[in-house]
Amino acid sequence: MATATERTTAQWQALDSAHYLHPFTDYGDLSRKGSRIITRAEGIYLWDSDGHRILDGMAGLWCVNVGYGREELVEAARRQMSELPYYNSFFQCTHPPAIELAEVLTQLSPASFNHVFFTGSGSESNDTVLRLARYYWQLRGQPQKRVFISRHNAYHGSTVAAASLGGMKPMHGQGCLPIPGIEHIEQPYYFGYQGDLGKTEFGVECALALERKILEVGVDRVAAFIAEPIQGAGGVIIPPDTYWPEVQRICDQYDILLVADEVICGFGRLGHWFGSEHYAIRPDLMPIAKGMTSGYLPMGGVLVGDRVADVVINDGKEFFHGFTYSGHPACCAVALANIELIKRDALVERVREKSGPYLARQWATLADHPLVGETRSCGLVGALELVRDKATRARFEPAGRIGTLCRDTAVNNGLVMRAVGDTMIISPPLIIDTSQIDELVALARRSLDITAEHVL
Ligand code: PXG
Repeated sequence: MATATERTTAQWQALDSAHYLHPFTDYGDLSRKGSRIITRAEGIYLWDSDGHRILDGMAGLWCVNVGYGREELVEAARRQMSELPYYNSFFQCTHPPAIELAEVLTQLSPASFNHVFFTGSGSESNDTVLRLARYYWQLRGQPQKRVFISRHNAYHGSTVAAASLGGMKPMHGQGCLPIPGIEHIEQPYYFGYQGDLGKTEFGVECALALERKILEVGVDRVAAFIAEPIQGAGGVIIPPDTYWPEVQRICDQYDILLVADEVICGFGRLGHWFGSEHYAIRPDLMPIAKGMTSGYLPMGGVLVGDRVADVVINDGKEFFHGFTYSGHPACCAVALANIELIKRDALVERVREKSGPYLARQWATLADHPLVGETRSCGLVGALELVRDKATRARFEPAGRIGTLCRDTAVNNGLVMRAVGDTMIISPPLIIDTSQIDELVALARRSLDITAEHVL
């Protein structure tokens, strides 16, 4: 393989657009503008092929929780790959890294979780959730309980089941999705709400949409409700405090499984090992991925609560489901080393007690900017709503143009900040310190200033 410097940026770009079909990329833009080639990274910073340093405000894609360049993870992979690079855990086989990781994960998670099913990604985790929940109700003698309720604008992945569970309309439009048996309700997005309710009442009202949907579908037909504790890719939607307690009450009352998609919120992002703990909810299933290995190797899983595990295991039959790379030894070894680092550096506590509250204070200072209609954050995720008129919350038209402009401006000025329509979002590595948070916020303000020069 050529080293990064053996080709010029233009040569890499030409090769890239000739052969590489990128995920979630506008192919017209790609061939017109060329892609940004990232060649190395250290700590919270990336470098591109022109030598520009960029603060990675998105931790890769919400995943590089321990930051880049952690030799402990590299060494764990190297050691495992030379000892046992691959073996499966199908048909009554297993290996030490998978066994140990399963033990460690169940120790980290709430007491009701004592089992984990390994996958290769968050999408595979959510496919597993769908199959496992339906299987559970079959074993309980209620096979008609198979409908999943999810939310508009949720993101649960890109496979057929995960994209169907997600509530992204453009994804549904490509490929006849969602598959049957999946219903969507409103998301608890207060900034986007046009009505008269206060935030507290709005939270309850959004939760009651779940109850209405259960009654509409039929209590005896609903298998589960799935949701991210905080919606990530949908725009860092932080629900009102009243939302989750009411959702929990409804799931309990109607005896439906609660699935907390922890793919982004897990592994410290909200200042707890799992986002569910931040909201004090009691899920039955928790799909995980991303921060599980800090993205150093691809891996996911589903933490399976006792309620489901007991039924599936006690049944004593085969669950016809699994992936070649379920519990891949090298991924497990990296996950174990990653969790060890998170513990050793007390990153979860650091987010909860220090960097989360500090980011909240500094991020909120951006509220005085003429383009910013709202700032919000929780732990180490944050969002800025860009508006044309702060008083009326009126947006710019066409939707998404100013967000893209701000995103491109930010990256040209040394900050990765994502745009979801006209909502700017961040999710930096958990190792970010207070002076680096100052740098992130200053770069965000500069990007807003330059964006404002173009539109105001
Ligand atoms: N659940 C959640 C909550 C996610 O955020 C997945 C599942 C799927 O994980 P995999 O590993 O299959 O990608 C995700 C993934 C974005 C973006 O643009 C977010 C994700 C993936 C790609 C892009 O913010 N999240």
